[in-house]
Amino acid sequence: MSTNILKKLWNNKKDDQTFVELGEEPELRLPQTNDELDLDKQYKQIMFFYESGAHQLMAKLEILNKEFQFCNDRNPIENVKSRIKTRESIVRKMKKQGLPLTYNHMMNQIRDIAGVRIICPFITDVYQVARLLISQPDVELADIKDYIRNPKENGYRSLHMIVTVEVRFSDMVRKVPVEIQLRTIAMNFWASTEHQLRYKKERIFTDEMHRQLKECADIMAEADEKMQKLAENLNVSDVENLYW
Ligand code: 0O2
Repeated sequence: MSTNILKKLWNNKKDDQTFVELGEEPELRLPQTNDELDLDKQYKQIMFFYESGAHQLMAKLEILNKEFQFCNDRNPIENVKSRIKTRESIVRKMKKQGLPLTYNHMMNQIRDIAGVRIICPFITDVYQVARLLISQPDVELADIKDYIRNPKENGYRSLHMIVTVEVRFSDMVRKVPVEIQLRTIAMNFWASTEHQLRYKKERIFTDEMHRQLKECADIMAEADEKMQKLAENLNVSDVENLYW
């Protein structure tokens, strides 16, 4: 890579650059001049860094899942997806937090540019997979929010972790931050459908609608507890793995 923006940013903090030009929705414009094309290339290079972190975690999860399948004849991971936050979404978040739109601010303050969502059958699987991941020497836990033990007011449940994962590039090793969301199938059903319902900002939720959504979340939580009990009685899952 000729102009390695990542290296430049790490070695010289003064070399920070604005990654979108201020103005009317400039982030939605296509680059037109050479300077802008260069900016676009740099942005893609930085996104490659985050994509590499997500890939590294996905590979680890595939290995864990296969190993578990060999040993226990079942999968603790039902489904895994990774995503890179869109430029529009990053800009929206930075503006909301009042951050200057520069690479350094983006890389230091926005920790969910790379995201991995892991869906597990049982609550114990959620905690077991989380534990197995952060016990790996090249994965470091930076932050954890347990919305399973402490659900959000609206009923949202999930285990959120910000980790850094080491990625070896051709000439450097870097710790890439990745947000990991772990939840059960029931938690995911609620979160995905709730997300669909409130996707359009102009939709107004009445108190009654909020109450009904919370009721649905409680039903999901109860279903999870019942499934967990069944799994324990059938020795499918290990109760010692429950919670942190
Ligand atoms: P996207 O596109 O899903 O990534 P932070 O991200 O740290 O600035 P916060 O609120 O402290 O903001 O983070 P938190 O609580 O860890 O939640 C971040 C992500 O969790 C959200 O990402 C959602 O994916 C998910 N999430 C949190 N609360 C809810 C909820 O009530 N319903 C649903 N469906 N998902 C939720 P983003 O940034 O919204 O976007």
